[in-house]
Amino acid sequence: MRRSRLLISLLLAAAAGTVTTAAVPQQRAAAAAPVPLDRVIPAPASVRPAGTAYTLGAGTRIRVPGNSAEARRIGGYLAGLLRPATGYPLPVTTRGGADGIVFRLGGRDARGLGAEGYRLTSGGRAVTISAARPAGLFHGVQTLRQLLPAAVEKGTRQPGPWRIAGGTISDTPRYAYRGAMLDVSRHFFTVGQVKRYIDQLAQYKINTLHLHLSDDQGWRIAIDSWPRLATYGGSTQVGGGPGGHYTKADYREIVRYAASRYLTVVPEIDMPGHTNAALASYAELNCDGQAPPLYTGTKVGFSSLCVPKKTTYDFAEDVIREIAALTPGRYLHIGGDEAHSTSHADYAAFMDKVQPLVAKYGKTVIGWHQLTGARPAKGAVAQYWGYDRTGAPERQQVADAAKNGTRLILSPADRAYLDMKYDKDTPLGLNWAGYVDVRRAYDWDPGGYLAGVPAGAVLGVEAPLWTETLSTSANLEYMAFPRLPGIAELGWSPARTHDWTSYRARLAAQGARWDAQGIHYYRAPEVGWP
Ligand code: NGO
Repeated sequence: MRRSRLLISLLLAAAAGTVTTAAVPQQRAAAAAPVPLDRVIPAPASVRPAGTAYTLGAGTRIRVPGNSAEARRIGGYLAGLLRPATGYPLPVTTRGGADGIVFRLGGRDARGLGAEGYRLTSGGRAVTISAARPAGLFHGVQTLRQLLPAAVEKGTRQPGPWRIAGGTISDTPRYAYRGAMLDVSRHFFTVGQVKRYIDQLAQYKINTLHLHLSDDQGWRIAIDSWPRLATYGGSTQVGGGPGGHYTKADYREIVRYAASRYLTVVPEIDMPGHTNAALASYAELNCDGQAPPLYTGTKVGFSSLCVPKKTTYDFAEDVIREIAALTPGRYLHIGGDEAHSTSHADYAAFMDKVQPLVAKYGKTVIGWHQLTGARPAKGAVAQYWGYDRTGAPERQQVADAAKNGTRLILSPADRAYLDMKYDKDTPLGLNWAGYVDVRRAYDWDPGGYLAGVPAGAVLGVEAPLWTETLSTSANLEYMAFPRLPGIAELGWSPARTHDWTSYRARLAAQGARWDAQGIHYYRAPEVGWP
C-alpha cells in the first residue's frame, strides 16, 4: 500500500517534471538485474558467475544443430514456454551459429554430464545448453526458465527485459530416482489434471511419476480381461462421488505426456491389502465367494485378496501382464502396505508368487517397505514410508534388506508425505505422522537417513500425495507447494549444497513464478516471501 502510494507520487511528480533525481533510473536498474545464477531449485551442483548477461531479444533464435529430432522437440517446447510472455517469435533452427539460445548434444562439451546432466553457459552473445543426452537438455531448459524473471511464466506479453546472468552452471543429479506419487484412487483425477501436475513436477527435475492406481475406494485403470475392475470398481471414490477410470488410451496419453517431460510413470497396483474395489467387482476373488459392497470411507487395512485361491494369481497375472504392456519404464509397483487382514505367512506366500509374475513380464518390483518383512525378489526395490515413531526392529529389517541388495526409495511419512498437514490449522490433509512444515520436509539427508543402510542402496526419494482429503487440482497444489521442491532438491542436489537458509531464500523467489502459473500454493509463514 505504502509502496504503491510512493510510486504514484513519484509518477505524478515525474509527469509534472519536478523530479530529476536518480531514484527512478536506479529503481529500473534494480528491476532489470538478472536472477543470480545460484537462485535455482534444485540447487545446481556447480555455479560460476562470470562475464556479462545474455539478453533475449526479438531476433533471438533457438539453435538446435545436429540431427536429433528430440533435441528439436525440446527446442520447440522451450520456444512454447517463452513466446507468450516475451512476445518474441523465437524460431527454432537447425542452422549453426554462436548467437542466441544454443543447444549442444553430445560431443566434447558433454563429457561427464551423464544421462541427465547439463551445462549452461551464459554470456553476451549466447546462452548455451550442453548435454550428453536429451534429458539433460530438458533439465537445462528448466534451469534456464528459473534464470529469467518470474513474469516469463505469464500467459500474456510482459515488458521484460529478459536477461540471463553471465556465467556457467554444471549440473548432474545426486540420485537416479526422483519421484512424486499421486493417489488417483481415493479421489479420481482426470488426464488433464494429471498432466497439469506433471508440468509442475518437471520444473523441479522430478523424473518419476508413481501413480497409485488401485485401492479400497477405486480401481482406476481399464483391464480388458477383468473389465468390471474399472467399470464397477472405479465407479466411486472417497465421499461417494462418481470416481472414474483411465481407458488404456487415456493411460497411454499420460505415459506419453510424462515422457515428453522426462518423467517415467511407475504404475502401482496395491496388493494383497487395499483391494476392496477389486473384491467388490469380482465375487470369486473373495475367500467366501461373496463380493463386499464398494467402499467410500477412509479406513485402511480391512481388505485382502484370497491368498490360497488359484483365481487370485490368474487375476494378478492378467493385471500385471496388461499393465506391463502399457509401461515403457522398468518398474511395476505391487504395493504390499498395511496388509493387516492378511496373515504374515499368507503375505509372504503371496509375495513369493506375485514377484515372479512381475519379472515374467519384464519388469522390476517396487513394494512398500513391508515387502522387506517377506522375501524381496532379487533386484526388488523397497519404498520406505516409516516415520519418527517407526520401531527399531522395522527399521532394522529395512536396513538388513538393503545390505542384502534391496535398493531403497525414501519417502519418510513425517518428511516426504505431501498429504500431511503443515500445522494444526491446515484445512486439508492428515496428521497421523505429525505436522510437516516446509523446513521439516527439506531438512534431512536421504544419504544418512536410515542407520545401517549402505549409501549406495539408496536409489532416491519420492514425495507421495495421498488424496483421502484432496479432490481438486487446487487441493493438490496447496499440499505440494511449497514442499515438493524441497524433496526434489534432496533428490537432485549434492549433499554439500544442503542449507536451509539458502534454500529458504531460493524458495521464496519461486512464489512469483507460481503466481504467474496459477499454482494455488500455500504461503507458508516460515518462507520469507517477498
Ligand atoms: C499410508 C497408507 C495409505 C494412506 C496414507 C495416508 C501407505 C504406504 N499406506 O501410506 O493407504 O493413504 O498413509 O497418509
